[in-house]
Amino acid sequence: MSNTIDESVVADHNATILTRHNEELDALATHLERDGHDVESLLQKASDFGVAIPSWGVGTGGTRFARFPGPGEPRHVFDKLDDCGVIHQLTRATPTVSLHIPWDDEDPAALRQQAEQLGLGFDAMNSNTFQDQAGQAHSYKHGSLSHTAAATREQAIEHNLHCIDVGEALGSKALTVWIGDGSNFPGQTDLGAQFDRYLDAMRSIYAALPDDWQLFTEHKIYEPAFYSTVVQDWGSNYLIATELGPKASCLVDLGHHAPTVNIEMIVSRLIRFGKLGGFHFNDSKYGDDDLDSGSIDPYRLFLVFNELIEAERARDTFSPAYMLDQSHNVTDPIESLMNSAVEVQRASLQARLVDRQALDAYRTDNDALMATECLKKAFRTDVGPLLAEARRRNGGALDPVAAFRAAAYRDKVAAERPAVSGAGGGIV
Ligand SMILES: [Mn+2]
Repeated sequence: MSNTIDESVVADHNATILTRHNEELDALATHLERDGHDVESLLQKASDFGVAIPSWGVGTGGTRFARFPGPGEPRHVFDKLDDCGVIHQLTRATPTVSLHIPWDDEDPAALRQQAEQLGLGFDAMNSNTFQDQAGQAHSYKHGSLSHTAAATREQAIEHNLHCIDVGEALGSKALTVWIGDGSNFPGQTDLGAQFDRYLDAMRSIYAALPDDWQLFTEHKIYEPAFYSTVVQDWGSNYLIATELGPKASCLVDLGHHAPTVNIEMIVSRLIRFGKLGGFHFNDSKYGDDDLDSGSIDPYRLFLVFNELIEAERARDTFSPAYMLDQSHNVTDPIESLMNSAVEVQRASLQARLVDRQALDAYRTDNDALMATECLKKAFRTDVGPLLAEARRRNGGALDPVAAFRAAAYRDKVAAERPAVSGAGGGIV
């Protein structure tokens, strides 16, 4: 029996703030229509928006020092699905879940049945060859797909093929491969040969990919390896996707670059050459902080979406995969994920407000000041009432966090799910 929030709680919550919402929506609609925007079509775009929730995101994360679990932590993938169902119920912006194998390796029929009850589908499958599992023949301590030993590489390939099998049974259409392989010391590995071994292993995985599947590879500048990583940067990632073939493309995790790197420019480059697969959204101040999307630099998130909306305009088919990839250490993961989904949705809608014709003209005239003001004008527009209205029309909550708290969902599941220990490092 799945845990959800009673629809009457959502309806009651909406009723308490409906008058204020309608006033704010009217004011925004007047403002947008005066600027030539079609409010109904913007509402439709907001409704169409979807970002996947990673199954591991609904549990409390941690740092390399400690993890402080909250009450009602999900015990297994079925609890995780319940939590994801609540996030979608209230936001109507997270229709899919991205599973991680082996953490979520349960009977696909049972997973599918529960997801259907909750109105959820399955997004990309995530393989895990960055930690050892019980009973595993070969350790990944010194690498997986790029390991010096053929047997270890073969084991890592087999795991990825298993992920594809599970994904097929679930109705997933993509495999995301992120590896922890790399080195901690100069001289530890032959950087070229290690990349060759990785490419060979990836070719075997690619060969087993169903025709209608996509293969996403994700770069990360450092961690867990601190001197070099095999898939270090978007250049390496692009080389991999190009070597493998048309079903392979690059995943951009916003936290996986050096500080100050211009991520929107990377996005533009990958789009230009047909190799942008999708995103792992999060935010960061220093490194791969995995903070809530839009919590540190919402303008950067907007600038990424500015490139995406620009690209969408110029192409018939353009639908990169969106997923949140965050670690929630001091907040309720459900609340953080709801806010983050809305922040990504917000950036996507704000980017639709950019006056593209005016921007083109400013660029042609080399009017740098007006060009950048053109972007700022869209970014400064508070589209919150439009997002709330899209949620309301789809049966969601005007204010998801307030509705979640009013429903006391966390208290309810805490009574069913035993408290868990916080011992051990918590990096996920
Ligand atoms: Mn990621």
